[in-house]
Formats: sequence, C-alpha cells, structure tokens
Amino acid sequence: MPDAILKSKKLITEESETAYALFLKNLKVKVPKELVLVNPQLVPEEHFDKAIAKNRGYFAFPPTGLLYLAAAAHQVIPELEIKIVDLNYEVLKQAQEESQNYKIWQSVLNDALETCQAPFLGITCMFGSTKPVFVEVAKWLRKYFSEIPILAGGVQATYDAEELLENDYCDIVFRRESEMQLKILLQNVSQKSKGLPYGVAFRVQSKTYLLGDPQEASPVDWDIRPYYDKINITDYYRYGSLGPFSRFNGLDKPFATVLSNRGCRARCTFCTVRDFNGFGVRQRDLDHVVEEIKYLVEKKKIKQIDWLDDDLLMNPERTVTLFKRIAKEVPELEWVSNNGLIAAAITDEIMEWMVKSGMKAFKIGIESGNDEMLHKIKKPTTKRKLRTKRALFQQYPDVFASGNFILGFPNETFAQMLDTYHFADELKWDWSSMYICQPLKGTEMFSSFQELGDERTEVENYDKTLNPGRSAKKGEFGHDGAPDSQIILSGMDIFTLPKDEVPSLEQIKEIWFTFNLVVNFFKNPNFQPDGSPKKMVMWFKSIAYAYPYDASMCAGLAQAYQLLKQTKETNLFRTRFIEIIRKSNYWQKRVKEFPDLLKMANVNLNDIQLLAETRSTNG
Ligand code: B12
Ligand code: SF4
Repeated sequence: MPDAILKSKKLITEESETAYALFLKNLKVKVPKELVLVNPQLVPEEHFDKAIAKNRGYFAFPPTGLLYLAAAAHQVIPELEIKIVDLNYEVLKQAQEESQNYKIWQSVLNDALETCQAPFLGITCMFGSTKPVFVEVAKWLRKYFSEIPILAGGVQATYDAEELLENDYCDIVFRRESEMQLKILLQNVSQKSKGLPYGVAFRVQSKTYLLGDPQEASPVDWDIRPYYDKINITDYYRYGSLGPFSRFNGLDKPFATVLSNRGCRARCTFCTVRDFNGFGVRQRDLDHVVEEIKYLVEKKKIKQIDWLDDDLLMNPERTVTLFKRIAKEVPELEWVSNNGLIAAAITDEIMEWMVKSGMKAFKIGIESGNDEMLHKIKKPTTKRKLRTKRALFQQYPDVFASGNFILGFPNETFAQMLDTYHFADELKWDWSSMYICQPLKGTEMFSSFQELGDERTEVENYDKTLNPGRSAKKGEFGHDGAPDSQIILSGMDIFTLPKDEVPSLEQIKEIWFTFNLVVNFFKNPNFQPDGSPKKMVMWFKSIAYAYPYDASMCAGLAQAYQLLKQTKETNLFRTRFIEIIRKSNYWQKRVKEFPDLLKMANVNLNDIQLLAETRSTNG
C-alpha cells in the first residue's frame, strides 16, 4: 500500500460501532438485488437555458466515479443488477427534442426504480454548485420511493455529510473515495464479512454517527470496462461537451474520460484533492490504462479522451512510457487535458510524447502572477519556470496551451491581481482561463474565507459557487449590484482601483471580466502577426456553443476570420455581433466600455443603428 491518505485519523468508537449494527438491522432493504447509481443534473431547472442545451453547450460527462463503484459492488455480489442513471445526460438529451421537458429526470428515475425488487440507491453529490439539485432529486425519491435506502457520496457529500443526513436526504454518506466502503457495506448486508466501512457517516434513531475516518487509501485499479455498457458512452458528445477542450477538434467526435492517477503531489490551499484523495499519488497499472483506452476506441468508437487525473505527469518515466504506448498502440487517439497539468513536470521529452500520443489542447495551473501569493497558496510552480515554457510550446503550433488563473484569494489586493494580469499577458500562451476563487469545503483556504465572513461559505448554490462566466443568465456576466455605499468600477476604469485595496466580490467580477477581455481578446498573441488565427477560430467555435448570447465570441470569430481572409465567415460573425448588440442593453453598455470589441468585429455604432433601421423599413 503506498503512503497515501490518512496520517492521523479518527478511529471508530464503541458507540458508533453499536449504532452501525443497528443501522444495518433497520435497513428497509436487507440484501439488495439491484444497485441504482444516479448522477444528478449539473444545471438546476431555473438556470437551464434551452438555447444553450440545444446548442450542446452544457457539460455532458460520463459518470466515471459511478463506473468504479459498480466494479467494486460486483466484486462482492456478482449477481447484483446494476443500473447507472445519468440524469444530466437524460435532461440534455431530451433538450434536443421539440417538446423540451426538464422534468424528464423524474420519469427516468421512476422507470429505473419501478422494475426493481430490492434496490439500494446511490446518488452523487459532487459539487457545491449543484448541491440544490442533489437535494431536489433526493427529496423526490424520499417522497415516491421512501422504502429504498439512499447512499450518497462524492466531494460535496463528504464535507456536508452531517447536513445531508440530518435533513434526511439519505441514509448513509460515503466519505472520500468510496470503493472500499461500498464493498464492505455490501459484504456486511450479504453476511460475507463483519468488517467495518471506515469513514461512512449514517443516521440511526435520529442521531448521526461517524464510523471513524477511512484508514487506508482505496485501490485504484478497477476494471470498469464492462460498466460502459450501462451508459451510452458513444452518445455523450451528441448532447454536450466534457469541458471546453473536448470541442477544440470539432463538434462531432465521440469522447470519454480516463483516470490513470489518483491524488496529486501538490497541496494547493484552495483545492480539495489533498484532503479528499489523500497524500501522494496512486498510479494505475499502465497495461490496464492502455487496455481501457483501446476498449473505448475499438469497442465504443471513442475518438478523443480527456484525462481526469489531477497529476497526470507524476513520475516522468511512467509518463513517457504511457504516451509512447498510446502513440504506438492507439495511434488514432486524440486527447485533451481540461484539468490543469503541472508545468514543472513538462520536460521536452514529455511534451514531445504528449503531442505524438495525440494531445490537442491542455491547461496548466498557474493561479497567480504574484510571487507572495504563489507561496501562500502553496502552488508548486515559479514564474521563472513558467516563463521558460513558451519556447517549448511554440515548437508545437497546432496544440492549444492555456493557463489557469485565479482572482480573489482571501485578502488579495488589487495590486496582486494586477500582477496576475501582467503575467498572463507576458506569458502569451494561447489563452488565459480566469476564475474567481471559490471557497471549497475541505480546503485549507475555506477557513480563511469563513474568517472574512464570505457569504459563500454559508450557502452553496449555482449562482454563488460557480464562476460568473457559466452561471450568468443570458451571458450577462458581471456584478449583480452592490449596496449604495459601494461603487463598482467596470470597463477599463477598473485599472484605476486603489492598488492596496482588497476588492469586494462584486468588484472582482468586473475585474475578472476586464482582465479576460483584454488579455484573451484584445491582446491575444494569436491575433498578432506571428500568431495563429486558425487556432482562435477552432477555440472560439468550441466554446461559443455555451455562450449564444455573447457578443465578444462573435467579435473574436469575426477578427480571426478576417485575419484568415475568409470574407463570408467574417461577415457572418460580424452580422451576429451586430444582432446581439442591437437586442441587448447589456452588450450595448459593454461595447461602450470596451470600444475595442467594435474594432475586432470591424463595426461602428452607426452600423448597428443602420441595421436596425433597415430591418424596420423592411418590416
Ligand atoms: C473532471 C472534473 C470536472 C468535470 C466533470 C466532467 C468530466 N470531464 O468528467 C467538469 C468540467 C464538469 C467539472 C466542473 C467543475 N468542477 Co470539477 N472536477 C473534476 C475532477 C478533476 C475529477 C472528478 C472525477 O471524475 N474523479 C474521478 C472519479 C473516479 O472519482 P469521483 O467522481 O470523485 O467518484 C468517487 C467518489 O467521489 C465517490 N462517489 C462519487 N459519487 C458517489 C455516489 C455514491 C452513491 C457513493 C457511495 C460514492 C460516490 O466514489 C467514487 C469512487 O471513489 C475533480 C477533482 C477530483 N479529483 O475529484 C474536480 C472537482 C470535483 N471539481 C470541482 C469544482 C469546484 C468544479 C467547478 C465548480 C469549477 C468551476 N469553478 O467552474 C465546476 C462545477 C461544475 C458545474 N456545476 O458546472 C471541485 C469540487 C469541489 C466542490 N465541493 O464543489 C473538485 C473536487 C476539484 C477541486 N478544485 O477541488 N469538474
Ligand atoms: S496542482 Fe492542481 S490538483 Fe494538485 S493540489 Fe494544486 S490545484 Fe489541486
């Protein structure tokens, strides 16, 4: 067993052990005949935008964690019937129909459960932003299927176990990686072992108990191939994307995800991975990883994968072997990494084999351009090392390289944010993904946010705990208003903010908007003479599906096509740009704040007026 997880962990008390025995005795289903594993929707109904769904702009991702749980469950009860119900997939699929019906999830669940004789039900609660959806699904299940024991697990469930149990949304919560806990629970109910599932929390006789903490790390090598038959893996690409990059090479490529490592060598203070997955990195056998990829490509017609790893490049020798094997054994594969790679781990040799094995786009976690902040958040990188990477990336001009940056760390001053802005501009990678720092339970940083009284530590929901770019209705990103006493600057005025001040969250939203627009649009290196406008076309097209109301995407596309001298396409996006501006007060305000948007689209405000008049004359 590698030195992963759990140095000083809570042990099981006699009281909780007795309570667990009672919990097992009280279960309304004693030995399950079926296990129904549910992945709830990612977007709540009140935020679900039919146009975005129809455009396939939302995330449709295979519930890989549930495939692992299915593999673990079958080791204990081979005859168990396992159903995987991906409500996110079902809702997105239904959205393609004329009669769009978000509530389809209820009939899908109903159909899956009605035919069961003695089921256990498991629901994922992964993100803070989607906790309300989990709650809605759980409440509905309690109402209509009150006899079925509900198991919950996932990152958010781990940290909110008590709350979920006390509100009776579930009977038991599996905390952290859950294969072993599930195995032991199933062994317990089927009388195969009296071992204890260290780490679970459960409720019995109106009291919540914790069965200690997990004592050892979960094994990582499970054969999940058989469980792909339980989901329509080949069809996911038809209804959404895995992450921004899964569209970079075109819309119509069946995609899947693969996990080769669990855990991460680093311990960034804003990230839950260290606490959730434990210390160190646990690596799967390379044969198994390659076999899984081959299976996906050959049997399921997958063309592209995205790695789920948090530290894909751990162990240089293994990394090079992995990519060499992929290049040789699955030469047609393409891959992307939406999850950030660690820059320091990218040697020349690794980069060469990443590209030879099919890498098309990747992200690197940078987070800040301020040295003090990098140190404070324990990011395993330095600006010096990052600066050296541009030359390496430029040797592969077709590959899209993006840096991840975070704004709004606790007590971060505007001067520190400006360092991030200048550093992103200096690096001149293809894109700089800017995020607003989110207080995540299970992270070292969470308590700093609590001390600052940040309201997002009190309540998790889609508006508050998701970045404005994704959660904003009709693409109207920016601040939501602030108390009268606070003046929120926007546009280029944000650059006049006092340097030593810590901006409010509403102000950070505007800083985020301006930084993103200036670095990625107005100063993007691919719009410069030695840049690649073709790459920008591919990139903007891959993300524009999620932002149908966004004039800046149209401006970016108009400019890229103009540089490529493709007149028809330039005019198409120019016209779309004008249409959006004409209809949207929000974008009229934004183009006044950022006249460079008009320049990119080669439009002046009179054109917009003229178009409006022509339309009204033509009736
Ligand atoms: C991939 C990924 C995504 C992808 C998912 C799509 C895809 N490509 O698969 C996408 C792009 C959607 C995504 C988005 C976001 N993500 Co993300 N993501 C991940 C990542 C890297 C891997 C998840 C994964 O598949 N792991 C591998 C599988 C095997 O493990 P698993 O799913 O955790 O399942 C295990 C356990 O959780 C448990 N379990 C899970 N479900 C269930 C159910 C039951 C019944 C039981 C018993 C057990 C159980 O058992 C499983 C086996 O051990 C994690 C980091 C991590 N390592 O967990 C972050 C992570 C989950 N994401 C995170 C965040 C913050 C986000 C975003 C909010 C980012 C943002 N600011 O926009 C968005 C939110 C999504 C939204 N609402 O739109 C946080 C979540 C923290 C939190 N409490 O919210 C994580 C932990 C990373 C971090 N920074 O700490 N993400
Ligand atoms: S490098 Fe990435 S995955 Fe690892 S701890 Fe830092 S943010 Fe988390």
